[in-house]
Amino acid sequence: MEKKDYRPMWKDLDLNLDAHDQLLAILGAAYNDTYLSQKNRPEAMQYFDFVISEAHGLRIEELMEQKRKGNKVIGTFCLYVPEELILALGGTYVGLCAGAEIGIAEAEKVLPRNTCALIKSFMGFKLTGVCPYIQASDLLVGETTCDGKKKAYEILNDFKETYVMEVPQMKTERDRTLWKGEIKRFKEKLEQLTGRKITAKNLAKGIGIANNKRRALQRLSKLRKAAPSPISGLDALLVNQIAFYDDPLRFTSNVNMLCDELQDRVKKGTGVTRNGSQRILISGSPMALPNWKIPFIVETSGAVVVAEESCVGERGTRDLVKENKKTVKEMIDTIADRYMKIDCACFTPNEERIDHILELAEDFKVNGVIHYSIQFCTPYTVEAYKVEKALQQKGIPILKIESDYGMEDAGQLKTRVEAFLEMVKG
Ligand code: BJ8
Repeated sequence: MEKKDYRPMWKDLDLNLDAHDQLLAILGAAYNDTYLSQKNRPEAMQYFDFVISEAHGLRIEELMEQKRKGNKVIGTFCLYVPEELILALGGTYVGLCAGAEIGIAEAEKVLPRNTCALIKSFMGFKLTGVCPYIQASDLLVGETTCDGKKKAYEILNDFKETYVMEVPQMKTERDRTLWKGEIKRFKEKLEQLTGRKITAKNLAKGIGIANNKRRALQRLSKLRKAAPSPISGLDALLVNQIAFYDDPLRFTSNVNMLCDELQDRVKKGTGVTRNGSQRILISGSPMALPNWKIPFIVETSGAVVVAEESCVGERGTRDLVKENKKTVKEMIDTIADRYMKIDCACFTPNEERIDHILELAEDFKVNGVIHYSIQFCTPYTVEAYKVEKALQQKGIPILKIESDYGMEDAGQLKTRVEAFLEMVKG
C-alpha cells in the first residue's frame, strides 16, 4: 500500500521539512537494524511496528483531529506529570521522547556541552523543528527535578510556553503538602486552558484509563519472569516507550493481546533466547524513544534483558492510583500519593530505589545488573555508588555504564558488556 503524503500536515505544523526527512530516514534505518532484524518475535509486535511506522503520520493526524474537536494536547518530559488530570479533561498526554541525537549542535548553542543527552535532545528537537509532537502540543509541562531540566525549561519557554510543576526533593509531610498543592495548581491550569472543569466523574474515568494502561504493562512485566523469557528486552522496552504517546485505550488493548500471546509462549516454554542465556536487569536513567543502544548491545551479545528499573519501565508502571475515592479532593490526594512513590534519583534520600532494585533482581532471577546513566546525569551517576554497594553486599554482579546517544562508544561498550556477561555466566 502506498504511504500517505503527510507533508502538508507537517508544513502546517511548521516543521523543518528537510531536517525532518533526514530524521525519518535515520530512524527508519535504525528501526530496521535494531528491531526488524530480531528473530522469533511475537506476532502481536506487528501492532507496535505499525505504531512506530506511523508515529509522525497517522498518530499526528489523530492528535490534529482531537484538537479540531477542541481537545488539548499536553506535552510532558517526566513521570511526575499526572496523566489522570489531562485525561479527565478530554486531553491527550504525550511524553516527549528525547532519545535521539538530533539537533544536538543547535541545542549546544543554548546549553552547555556537558548537559545530559536527554535534555539536549528535547531542546534540539524544538530548535531544529523536527518533532511534530512538540509542535502539536497546546502546552508543554516541565518540572523541577534535576537542575539541568529545570534550567533548560526556562530557555524552552522562550520558544514555546512551558508550564513548570514544582516537584519536591524530599518526601517529608511538608513535601507532600507542597506536592498536593502543585497538583491542585496544575488542575487549575488545565481547567483554564481547556475551559472545562474536573469533576469526580471525569477524574474517576481518567484514573481508570491510566491505571488500566499500567495494569497491562505490569502484566507484560510479570510474563518476563519466565525462563526462557517470551519476549526480548528490546521489544518490551519498545512497548513501554510507545505507552507515552499512543492512544491509551487502543494501546492497553494491544498490550493485553500481546500478553495473551506471551502467556501461550510461556505455557509452551517458547522463549526468544536459548534457555540459559544470562538474564539482565537494566537500571538507571530513562531510555526514551529511540534510545535502544544498551539493550541492543546486551541482546546481540547473547543475553536477554528481563526488566528495566527505569521511568520507561518499572518505575513508571509499578504503582496505581487508588480507585475507591468519591470526591475530587480525595482523588487529588490519592493521585498525589501515587506520584510521590516514584523513586527518581532526584530525591534525597532515595533508599526506596535501592530496595526496588534488589527486589527486581530477586524476582526476575537476574544474573547481573547493568546500571545505566546518561552521560552528565548527576542524579543517577552519583546514586550508582549506593546501588553498586547494595548489590555487591547481596553478591549480585553489576556493571556501571555511562554513555550518551552517539554510537562512537558502541564498540567499546560491547567489549565491556561481553566481558561482564562472560563473568556472570551460569
Ligand atoms: S522521574 S528520571 S523522567 S526526572 S537523565 S534529565 S535526571 S540529567 S530524566 Fe527523569 Fe522524571 Fe526522574 Fe524519571 Fe536530568 Fe538525569 Fe538527564 Fe534525566
